[in-house]
Amino acid sequence: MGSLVSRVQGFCGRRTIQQALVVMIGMDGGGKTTILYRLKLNEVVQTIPTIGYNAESLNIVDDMPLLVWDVGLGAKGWPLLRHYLSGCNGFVFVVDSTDTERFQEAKENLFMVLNFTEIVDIPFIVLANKQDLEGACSPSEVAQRLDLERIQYNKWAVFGCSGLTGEGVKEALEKLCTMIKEHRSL
Ligand SMILES: Nc1nc2c(ncn2[C@@H]2O[C@H](COP(=O)(O)OP(=O)(O)OP(=O)(O)O)[C@@H](O)[C@H]2O)c(=O)[nH]1
Ligand SMILES: [Mg+2]
Repeated sequence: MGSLVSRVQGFCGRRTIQQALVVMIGMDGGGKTTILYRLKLNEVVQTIPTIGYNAESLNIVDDMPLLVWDVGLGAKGWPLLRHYLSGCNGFVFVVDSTDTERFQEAKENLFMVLNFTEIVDIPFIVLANKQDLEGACSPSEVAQRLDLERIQYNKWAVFGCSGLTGEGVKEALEKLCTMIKEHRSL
């Protein structure tokens, strides 16, 4: 009897580890693949434009492993994102903070994605990447230019980072993990 009780206690006390699916999206050349491999390998990899996607498992926090898809769509594939985003627990929107001429296009693409029913209330972070470059817009300026305050149903947060130096990247993903856990417990 004693051993049965301890077995039941052991079972109930076991932590359930549930993987989360995170999809990285953003304008081509923003730095998605660089950031993914910075997180995975802690080094800078030589990239070429991604056709299709890269998938890696990451352990950013102890109790929630991530499966991360870095999706390369080129300039025109945004409507296809619906299929990648279906079933994701959170997403990352990567912006080249120096590419001010494409902020408007980035904003339109983000708001198109936010209309997909698949991600209706899914949390996301915006990475204002390439902060190591002179002339990079600050995270708050990126938030303003993307009109993030207009977002109604999704929790979001914006972070400055550099895939090249690694600064700010891990902290941002940690925050996304917290947001995913909060969303799961709703
Ligand atoms: N200076 C600087 N360059 C970066 C940074 N992140 C990425 N890059 C460079 O930006 C270029 C594009 O980076 P990628 O990681 O291939 O961009 P991507 O978003 O995956 O692009 P696609 O696959 O075409 O969608 C590469 O030359 C990177 O070395 C950064 O934080 N700072
Ligand atoms: Mg890529």
